[in-house]
Amino acid sequence: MAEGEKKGLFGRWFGRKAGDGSPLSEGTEEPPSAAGPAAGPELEAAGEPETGSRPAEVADSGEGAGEEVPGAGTIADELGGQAGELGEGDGEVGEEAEDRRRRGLLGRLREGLAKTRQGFVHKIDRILFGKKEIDAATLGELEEALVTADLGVSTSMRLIREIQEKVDRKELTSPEALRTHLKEAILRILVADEGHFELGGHRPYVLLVVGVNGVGKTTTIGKIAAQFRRRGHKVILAAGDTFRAAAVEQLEIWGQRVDAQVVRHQHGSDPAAVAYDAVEAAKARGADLVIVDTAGRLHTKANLMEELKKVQRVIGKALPGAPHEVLLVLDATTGQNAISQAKIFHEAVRVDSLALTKLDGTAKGGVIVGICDELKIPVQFIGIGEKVDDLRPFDATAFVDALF
Ligand SMILES: Nc1nc2c(ncn2[C@@H]2O[C@H](COP(=O)(O)OP(=O)(O)OP(=O)(O)O)[C@@H](O)[C@H]2O)c(=O)[nH]1
Ligand SMILES: [Mg+2]
Repeated sequence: MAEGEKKGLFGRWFGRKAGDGSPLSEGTEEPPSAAGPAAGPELEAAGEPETGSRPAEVADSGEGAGEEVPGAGTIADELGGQAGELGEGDGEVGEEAEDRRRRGLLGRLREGLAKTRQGFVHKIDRILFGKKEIDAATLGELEEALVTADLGVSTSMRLIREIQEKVDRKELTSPEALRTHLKEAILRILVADEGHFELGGHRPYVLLVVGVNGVGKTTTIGKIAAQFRRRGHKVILAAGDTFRAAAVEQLEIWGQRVDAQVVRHQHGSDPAAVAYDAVEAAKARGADLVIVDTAGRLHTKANLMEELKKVQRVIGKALPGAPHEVLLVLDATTGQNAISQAKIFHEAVRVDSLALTKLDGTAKGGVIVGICDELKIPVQFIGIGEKVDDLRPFDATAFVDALF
Protein backbone atom coordinates (compact mmCIF):
# COMPACT_ATOMS: atom_id res chain seq x y z
CA MET A 1 0.00 0.00 0.00
CA ALA A 2 1.36 3.39 -0.93
CA GLU A 3 2.47 5.65 1.86
CA GLY A 4 -0.16 8.27 1.02
CA GLU A 5 -2.95 5.71 1.11
CA LYS A 6 -1.73 4.51 4.46
CA LYS A 7 -1.82 8.03 5.88
CA GLY A 8 -5.29 8.51 4.45
CA LEU A 9 -6.42 5.36 6.14
CA PHE A 10 -4.98 6.32 9.49
CA GLY A 11 -6.38 9.79 9.04
CA ARG A 12 -9.81 8.27 8.67
CA TRP A 13 -9.30 6.18 11.77
CA PHE A 14 -8.09 9.06 13.83
CA GLY A 15 -10.84 11.23 12.46
CA ARG A 16 -13.39 8.71 13.66
CA LYS A 17 -11.67 8.41 16.98
CA ALA A 18 -11.72 12.14 17.56
CA GLY A 19 -15.27 12.42 16.38
CA ASP A 20 -16.31 9.54 18.64
CA GLY A 21 -18.64 6.82 17.50
CA SER A 22 -15.34 5.16 16.71
CA PRO A 23 -14.92 1.48 17.38
CA LEU A 24 -11.55 2.27 18.91
CA SER A 25 -12.92 4.67 21.47
CA GLU A 26 -14.95 1.84 22.93
CA GLY A 27 -11.79 0.30 24.32
CA THR A 28 -10.49 -3.19 23.87
CA GLU A 29 -13.10 -5.48 25.17
CA GLU A 30 -12.34 -9.16 25.17
CA PRO A 31 -14.10 -10.68 22.21
CA PRO A 32 -16.47 -13.46 23.16
CA SER A 33 -15.35 -16.90 22.13
CA ALA A 34 -16.10 -18.05 18.62
CA ALA A 35 -19.72 -18.13 17.68
CA GLY A 36 -18.98 -20.17 14.59
CA PRO A 37 -18.24 -23.86 14.39
CA ALA A 38 -14.99 -23.68 12.51
CA ALA A 39 -12.74 -21.33 14.35
CA GLY A 40 -12.81 -21.18 18.10
CA PRO A 41 -10.73 -18.01 18.06
CA GLU A 42 -10.03 -16.96 21.58
CA LEU A 43 -7.25 -14.70 22.52
CA GLU A 44 -6.23 -16.85 25.43
CA ALA A 45 -4.64 -20.22 25.50
CA ALA A 46 -2.64 -22.38 27.82
CA GLY A 47 1.03 -23.20 27.68
CA GLU A 48 4.14 -21.05 27.49
CA PRO A 49 6.41 -21.70 24.54
CA GLU A 50 9.94 -22.82 25.21
CA THR A 51 12.27 -19.93 24.69
CA GLY A 52 15.71 -19.65 23.24
CA SER A 53 16.48 -18.52 19.77
CA ARG A 54 18.17 -20.99 17.48
CA PRO A 55 19.97 -20.50 14.20
CA ALA A 56 17.85 -19.80 11.19
CA GLU A 57 17.26 -22.46 8.64
CA VAL A 58 16.11 -21.71 5.18
CA ALA A 59 14.13 -24.52 3.68
CA ASP A 60 14.64 -24.31 -0.01
CA SER A 61 11.69 -25.39 -2.03
CA GLY A 62 11.73 -29.06 -2.78
CA GLU A 63 10.08 -31.32 -5.26
CA GLY A 64 6.91 -31.35 -3.25
CA ALA A 65 4.47 -29.59 -5.60
CA GLY A 66 1.30 -31.60 -5.70
CA GLU A 67 1.55 -32.87 -2.14
CA GLU A 68 -1.51 -32.87 0.06
CA VAL A 69 -1.86 -30.14 2.63
CA PRO A 70 -4.37 -30.73 5.39
CA GLY A 71 -7.60 -28.98 4.50
CA ALA A 72 -6.73 -28.31 0.89
CA GLY A 73 -6.47 -30.04 -2.48
CA THR A 74 -3.32 -30.52 -4.50
CA ILE A 75 -1.58 -27.55 -6.02
CA ALA A 76 -2.27 -28.93 -9.50
CA ASP A 77 -6.02 -29.05 -8.77
CA GLU A 78 -5.98 -25.62 -7.28
CA LEU A 79 -4.04 -23.85 -9.96
CA GLY A 80 -6.05 -25.50 -12.68
CA GLY A 81 -3.16 -27.73 -13.71
CA GLN A 82 -0.71 -24.83 -13.76
CA ALA A 83 1.61 -26.13 -11.07
CA GLY A 84 4.30 -26.72 -13.63
CA GLU A 85 4.02 -23.14 -14.79
CA LEU A 86 4.60 -21.55 -11.43
CA GLY A 87 6.89 -18.63 -11.88
CA GLU A 88 6.31 -18.40 -15.58
CA GLY A 89 3.70 -15.68 -15.43
CA ASP A 90 0.07 -15.93 -16.37
CA GLY A 91 0.67 -17.35 -19.82
CA GLU A 92 -1.25 -16.49 -22.95
CA VAL A 93 -4.93 -17.29 -22.89
CA GLY A 94 -7.45 -16.52 -25.60
CA GLU A 95 -10.30 -14.10 -24.99
CA GLU A 96 -12.78 -16.97 -24.90
CA ALA A 97 -10.76 -18.94 -22.42
CA GLU A 98 -10.39 -15.85 -20.26
CA ASP A 99 -14.12 -15.22 -20.44
CA ARG A 100 -14.82 -18.84 -19.47
CA ARG A 101 -12.42 -18.55 -16.57
CA ARG A 102 -14.08 -15.32 -15.40
CA ARG A 103 -17.54 -16.90 -15.58
CA GLY A 104 -16.17 -19.93 -13.74
CA LEU A 105 -14.81 -17.69 -11.00
CA LEU A 106 -18.10 -15.83 -10.68
CA GLY A 107 -19.98 -19.14 -10.49
CA ARG A 108 -17.64 -20.28 -7.72
CA LEU A 109 -18.21 -16.99 -5.90
CA ARG A 110 -21.99 -17.46 -6.12
CA GLU A 111 -21.58 -21.01 -4.86
CA GLY A 112 -19.33 -19.86 -2.04
CA LEU A 113 -21.85 -17.25 -0.95
CA ALA A 114 -24.85 -19.63 -1.14
CA LYS A 115 -25.36 -19.84 2.62
CA THR A 116 -25.16 -16.10 3.08
CA ARG A 117 -27.59 -15.59 0.20
CA GLN A 118 -30.00 -18.01 1.92
CA GLY A 119 -29.69 -16.29 5.28
CA PHE A 120 -29.77 -12.76 3.92
CA VAL A 121 -31.07 -11.93 0.46
CA HIS A 122 -33.62 -14.76 0.31
CA LYS A 123 -34.95 -13.62 3.67
CA ILE A 124 -35.33 -10.08 2.33
CA ASP A 125 -37.08 -11.42 -0.77
CA ARG A 126 -39.51 -13.41 1.39
CA ILE A 127 -40.34 -10.27 3.40
CA LEU A 128 -40.95 -8.21 0.26
CA PHE A 129 -42.81 -10.94 -1.65
CA GLY A 130 -46.41 -10.01 -2.49
CA LYS A 131 -46.20 -6.65 -0.67
CA LYS A 132 -48.00 -3.77 -2.42
CA GLU A 133 -46.47 -0.99 -0.36
CA ILE A 134 -43.69 -0.42 2.15
CA ASP A 135 -45.19 -0.04 5.61
CA ALA A 136 -43.69 0.20 9.09
CA ALA A 137 -44.15 -3.52 9.74
CA THR A 138 -42.22 -4.38 6.58
CA LEU A 139 -39.37 -2.09 7.58
CA GLY A 140 -39.31 -3.66 11.04
CA GLU A 141 -39.02 -7.15 9.54
CA LEU A 142 -36.36 -5.91 7.17
CA GLU A 143 -34.30 -4.45 9.97
CA GLU A 144 -34.46 -7.72 11.87
CA ALA A 145 -33.36 -9.60 8.74
CA LEU A 146 -30.33 -7.31 8.36
CA VAL A 147 -29.33 -7.68 12.00
CA THR A 148 -29.68 -11.47 11.95
CA ALA A 149 -27.63 -11.56 8.71
CA ASP A 150 -24.84 -10.06 10.85
CA LEU A 151 -24.61 -6.63 9.27
CA GLY A 152 -24.48 -5.29 12.81
CA VAL A 153 -27.03 -3.21 14.66
CA SER A 154 -25.72 0.24 13.80
CA THR A 155 -25.28 -0.49 10.07
CA SER A 156 -28.72 -2.12 9.87
CA MET A 157 -30.37 0.79 11.68
CA ARG A 158 -28.70 3.31 9.42
CA LEU A 159 -29.77 1.49 6.26
CA ILE A 160 -33.37 1.24 7.49
CA ARG A 161 -33.39 4.90 8.53
CA GLU A 162 -32.29 5.90 5.02
CA ILE A 163 -34.99 3.72 3.50
CA GLN A 164 -37.62 5.17 5.87
CA GLU A 165 -36.65 8.70 4.80
CA LYS A 166 -36.94 7.77 1.13
CA VAL A 167 -40.30 6.11 1.73
CA ASP A 168 -41.54 9.23 3.56
CA ARG A 169 -40.41 11.42 0.65
CA LYS A 170 -42.15 8.99 -1.75
CA GLU A 171 -38.82 8.29 -3.43
CA LEU A 172 -39.20 4.58 -2.72
CA THR A 173 -42.66 3.31 -3.44
CA SER A 174 -42.35 -0.33 -4.43
CA PRO A 175 -40.70 -3.39 -2.88
CA GLU A 176 -38.64 -3.84 -6.08
CA ALA A 177 -37.31 -0.30 -5.80
CA LEU A 178 -36.51 -0.95 -2.15
CA ARG A 179 -34.55 -4.09 -3.04
CA THR A 180 -32.59 -2.21 -5.68
CA HIS A 181 -31.90 0.62 -3.24
CA LEU A 182 -30.66 -1.81 -0.60
CA LYS A 183 -28.37 -3.54 -3.08
CA GLU A 184 -26.92 -0.20 -4.17
CA ALA A 185 -26.52 1.05 -0.61
CA ILE A 186 -24.63 -2.12 0.34
CA LEU A 187 -22.47 -1.83 -2.77
CA ARG A 188 -21.58 1.76 -1.84
CA ILE A 189 -20.46 0.64 1.62
CA LEU A 190 -18.38 -2.21 0.19
CA VAL A 191 -16.81 -0.30 -2.71
CA ALA A 192 -15.49 2.31 -0.30
CA ASP A 193 -13.41 -0.41 1.38
CA GLU A 194 -12.32 -2.36 -1.66
CA GLY A 195 -8.61 -3.05 -1.31
CA HIS A 196 -6.13 -3.53 -4.14
CA PHE A 197 -3.20 -5.61 -3.03
CA GLU A 198 -0.09 -4.54 -4.90
CA LEU A 199 3.60 -4.68 -4.19
CA GLY A 200 4.08 -1.15 -5.48
CA GLY A 201 7.67 0.02 -5.57
CA HIS A 202 8.90 -1.81 -2.47
CA ARG A 203 11.34 -4.70 -2.92
CA PRO A 204 11.02 -6.79 -0.92
CA TYR A 205 7.45 -5.96 0.04
CA VAL A 206 6.91 -7.17 3.58
CA LEU A 207 3.43 -8.36 4.52
CA LEU A 208 2.82 -9.13 8.19
CA VAL A 209 -0.17 -11.41 8.71
CA VAL A 210 -1.97 -11.37 12.07
CA GLY A 211 -5.18 -12.75 13.53
CA VAL A 212 -6.48 -15.01 16.28
CA ASN A 213 -5.96 -18.75 16.07
CA GLY A 214 -7.80 -20.76 13.49
CA VAL A 215 -9.01 -17.85 11.35
CA GLY A 216 -7.02 -19.03 8.33
CA LYS A 217 -3.76 -17.04 8.49
CA THR A 218 -1.43 -19.79 7.31
CA THR A 219 -3.82 -20.98 4.62
CA THR A 220 -4.31 -17.41 3.39
CA ILE A 221 -0.53 -16.92 3.30
CA GLY A 222 -0.15 -20.08 1.21
CA LYS A 223 -2.83 -18.89 -1.20
CA ILE A 224 -1.34 -15.40 -1.54
CA ALA A 225 2.11 -16.91 -2.08
CA ALA A 226 0.71 -19.18 -4.79
CA GLN A 227 -0.86 -16.25 -6.59
CA PHE A 228 2.36 -14.24 -6.57
CA ARG A 229 4.47 -17.23 -7.59
CA ARG A 230 2.09 -17.72 -10.47
CA ARG A 231 2.90 -14.19 -11.61
CA GLY A 232 6.59 -15.00 -11.47
CA HIS A 233 7.43 -13.24 -8.21
CA LYS A 234 10.00 -14.57 -5.78
CA VAL A 235 8.31 -15.16 -2.43
CA ILE A 236 9.78 -15.90 1.00
CA LEU A 237 7.61 -17.14 3.86
CA ALA A 238 8.59 -16.50 7.48
CA ALA A 239 7.46 -19.16 9.95
CA GLY A 240 6.71 -16.67 12.73
CA ASP A 241 4.26 -18.93 14.53
CA THR A 242 6.84 -20.66 16.67
CA PHE A 243 4.26 -21.27 19.39
CA ARG A 244 2.22 -24.10 17.90
CA ALA A 245 4.21 -27.24 17.18
CA ALA A 246 2.68 -28.05 13.78
CA ALA A 247 2.62 -24.47 12.54
CA VAL A 248 6.10 -24.43 10.98
CA GLU A 249 5.47 -27.72 9.25
CA GLN A 250 2.14 -26.45 7.86
CA LEU A 251 3.87 -23.41 6.38
CA GLU A 252 6.69 -25.53 4.99
CA ILE A 253 4.23 -27.75 3.17
CA TRP A 254 2.74 -24.65 1.57
CA GLY A 255 6.25 -23.44 0.72
CA GLN A 256 6.98 -26.70 -1.09
CA ARG A 257 3.69 -26.70 -2.89
CA VAL A 258 4.00 -23.18 -4.25
CA ASP A 259 7.78 -23.25 -4.60
CA ALA A 260 8.50 -20.52 -2.06
CA GLN A 261 11.37 -20.50 0.40
CA VAL A 262 10.49 -20.79 4.07
CA VAL A 263 12.64 -19.21 6.77
CA ARG A 264 12.16 -20.96 10.08
CA HIS A 265 13.73 -21.40 13.49
CA GLN A 266 13.10 -24.06 16.09
CA HIS A 267 9.75 -24.47 17.78
CA GLY A 268 9.45 -22.04 20.67
CA SER A 269 12.07 -19.58 19.43
CA ASP A 270 11.65 -15.82 19.05
CA PRO A 271 9.25 -14.97 16.19
CA ALA A 272 10.82 -11.53 15.77
CA ALA A 273 14.16 -13.19 15.01
CA VAL A 274 12.51 -15.37 12.37
CA ALA A 275 10.94 -12.33 10.74
CA TYR A 276 14.28 -10.48 10.84
CA ASP A 277 16.10 -13.36 9.18
CA ALA A 278 13.39 -13.71 6.54
CA VAL A 279 13.69 -10.04 5.58
CA GLU A 280 17.50 -10.31 5.51
CA ALA A 281 17.23 -13.42 3.32
CA ALA A 282 14.80 -11.62 1.02
CA LYS A 283 17.18 -8.68 0.64
CA ALA A 284 20.12 -10.98 -0.05
CA ARG A 285 18.22 -13.09 -2.57
CA GLY A 286 16.36 -10.28 -4.32
CA ALA A 287 12.93 -11.59 -3.31
CA ASP A 288 9.83 -9.59 -4.22
CA LEU A 289 7.55 -10.50 -1.34
CA VAL A 290 8.05 -11.64 2.24
CA ILE A 291 4.99 -12.92 4.05
CA VAL A 292 5.34 -13.28 7.80
CA ASP A 293 3.09 -15.81 9.53
CA THR A 294 2.37 -15.22 13.22
CA ALA A 295 0.84 -17.07 16.13
CA GLY A 296 -2.84 -16.58 16.87
CA ARG A 297 -2.71 -17.83 20.39
CA LEU A 298 -0.37 -17.21 23.28
CA HIS A 299 -1.16 -17.73 26.91
CA THR A 300 -2.59 -14.24 27.24
CA LYS A 301 -3.94 -11.68 24.81
CA ALA A 302 -1.45 -9.13 26.14
CA ASN A 303 1.46 -11.46 25.36
CA LEU A 304 0.25 -11.96 21.82
CA MET A 305 -0.09 -8.23 21.20
CA GLU A 306 3.33 -7.51 22.74
CA GLU A 307 4.86 -10.22 20.60
CA LEU A 308 3.27 -8.83 17.44
CA LYS A 309 4.48 -5.31 18.25
CA LYS A 310 7.99 -6.67 18.70
CA VAL A 311 7.83 -8.56 15.39
CA GLN A 312 6.68 -5.36 13.71
CA ARG A 313 9.48 -3.32 15.31
CA VAL A 314 12.20 -5.80 14.47
CA ILE A 315 11.07 -6.07 10.83
CA GLY A 316 11.51 -2.29 10.67
CA LYS A 317 15.10 -2.72 11.87
CA ALA A 318 15.86 -5.20 9.10
CA LEU A 319 14.24 -2.95 6.50
CA PRO A 320 13.25 0.64 7.32
CA GLY A 321 9.63 1.28 6.37
CA ALA A 322 8.71 -2.40 6.66
CA PRO A 323 6.36 -4.09 7.25
CA HIS A 324 4.67 -2.33 4.36
CA GLU A 325 1.32 -3.82 5.23
CA VAL A 326 -0.24 -5.46 8.26
CA LEU A 327 -2.99 -7.79 7.07
CA LEU A 328 -5.52 -8.92 9.66
CA VAL A 329 -7.28 -12.19 8.88
CA LEU A 330 -10.85 -12.46 10.17
CA ASP A 331 -13.11 -15.50 10.10
CA ALA A 332 -16.57 -14.67 8.74
CA THR A 333 -18.15 -17.50 10.72
CA THR A 334 -17.50 -15.55 13.91
CA GLY A 335 -19.87 -12.81 12.76
CA GLN A 336 -19.79 -9.64 14.83
CA ASN A 337 -16.93 -11.02 16.92
CA ALA A 338 -14.70 -10.29 13.92
CA ILE A 339 -15.30 -6.57 14.47
CA SER A 340 -14.19 -6.74 18.13
CA GLN A 341 -11.07 -8.62 17.07
CA ALA A 342 -10.23 -6.00 14.46
CA LYS A 343 -10.44 -3.24 17.08
CA ILE A 344 -8.03 -5.05 19.41
CA PHE A 345 -5.47 -5.79 16.71
CA HIS A 346 -5.72 -2.30 15.28
CA GLU A 347 -4.90 -0.78 18.66
CA ALA A 348 -1.82 -2.97 18.98
CA VAL A 349 -0.32 -3.04 15.49
CA ARG A 350 -2.28 -0.59 13.28
CA VAL A 351 -3.96 -2.88 10.80
CA ASP A 352 -3.69 -1.72 7.17
CA SER A 353 -6.00 -4.20 5.52
CA LEU A 354 -8.22 -7.20 6.04
CA ALA A 355 -8.80 -10.69 4.67
CA LEU A 356 -12.16 -12.21 5.46
CA THR A 357 -12.08 -16.01 5.29
CA LYS A 358 -14.61 -18.86 5.35
CA LEU A 359 -17.41 -16.88 3.72
CA ASP A 360 -18.37 -20.21 2.16
CA GLY A 361 -19.02 -21.84 5.51
CA THR A 362 -21.49 -19.39 6.98
CA ALA A 363 -24.77 -17.56 6.62
CA LYS A 364 -23.08 -14.67 8.45
CA GLY A 365 -21.36 -13.30 5.33
CA GLY A 366 -23.34 -10.09 5.79
CA VAL A 367 -20.73 -9.28 8.43
CA ILE A 368 -18.53 -7.94 5.63
CA VAL A 369 -20.99 -5.05 5.26
CA GLY A 370 -20.73 -4.27 8.98
CA ILE A 371 -16.94 -4.61 8.84
CA CYS A 372 -16.62 -2.16 5.93
CA ASP A 373 -19.17 0.24 7.41
CA GLU A 374 -17.69 0.29 10.92
CA LEU A 375 -13.98 -0.27 10.48
CA LYS A 376 -13.14 1.57 7.27
CA ILE A 377 -10.13 -0.68 6.69
CA PRO A 378 -9.74 -1.94 3.12
CA VAL A 379 -10.66 -5.56 2.52
CA GLN A 380 -7.96 -7.08 0.30
CA PHE A 381 -9.06 -10.69 0.10
CA ILE A 382 -12.05 -12.88 0.74
CA GLY A 383 -11.86 -16.62 1.30
CA ILE A 384 -14.67 -18.70 -0.14
CA GLY A 385 -13.16 -22.17 0.22
CA GLU A 386 -9.97 -24.07 0.76
CA LYS A 387 -8.57 -24.04 -2.79
CA VAL A 388 -6.10 -21.47 -4.10
CA ASP A 389 -8.63 -19.83 -6.41
CA ASP A 390 -10.96 -19.54 -3.43
CA LEU A 391 -8.92 -16.69 -2.06
CA ARG A 392 -10.05 -13.74 -4.14
CA PRO A 393 -9.12 -10.12 -4.35
CA PHE A 394 -12.16 -8.42 -2.87
CA ASP A 395 -14.30 -7.12 -5.72
CA ALA A 396 -17.32 -5.37 -4.21
CA THR A 397 -19.34 -5.33 -7.44
CA ALA A 398 -18.82 -9.05 -8.10
CA PHE A 399 -19.58 -9.76 -4.46
CA VAL A 400 -22.89 -7.89 -4.48
CA ASP A 401 -23.86 -9.35 -7.85
CA ALA A 402 -23.14 -12.84 -6.56
CA LEU A 403 -25.20 -12.18 -3.46
CA PHE A 404 -28.28 -10.47 -4.93
N1 LIG B 1 -14.02 -23.34 4.15
C1 LIG B 1 -12.96 -22.56 4.30
N2 LIG B 1 -11.96 -22.94 5.11
C2 LIG B 1 -10.90 -22.14 5.25
C3 LIG B 1 -10.79 -20.91 4.57
N3 LIG B 1 -9.62 -20.34 4.94
C4 LIG B 1 -9.02 -21.19 5.80
N4 LIG B 1 -9.79 -22.28 6.00
C5 LIG B 1 -9.53 -23.43 6.88
O1 LIG B 1 -9.47 -23.00 8.23
C6 LIG B 1 -8.62 -23.86 8.99
C7 LIG B 1 -7.63 -23.05 9.81
O2 LIG B 1 -6.74 -22.42 8.92
P1 LIG B 1 -5.24 -22.01 9.30
O3 LIG B 1 -4.68 -21.37 8.09
O4 LIG B 1 -4.50 -23.13 9.89
O5 LIG B 1 -5.54 -20.93 10.41
P2 LIG B 1 -4.48 -20.08 11.27
O6 LIG B 1 -5.07 -18.72 11.46
O7 LIG B 1 -3.15 -20.14 10.66
O8 LIG B 1 -4.52 -20.85 12.66
P3 LIG B 1 -3.38 -20.86 13.83
O9 LIG B 1 -2.09 -21.19 13.16
O10 LIG B 1 -3.86 -21.90 14.77
O11 LIG B 1 -3.37 -19.51 14.46
C8 LIG B 1 -7.97 -24.80 7.97
O12 LIG B 1 -8.64 -26.01 8.00
C9 LIG B 1 -8.20 -24.09 6.65
O13 LIG B 1 -8.24 -24.97 5.56
C10 LIG B 1 -11.89 -20.51 3.70
O14 LIG B 1 -11.91 -19.44 3.09
N5 LIG B 1 -12.93 -21.38 3.62
MG1 LIG C 1 -1.33 -20.73 11.38
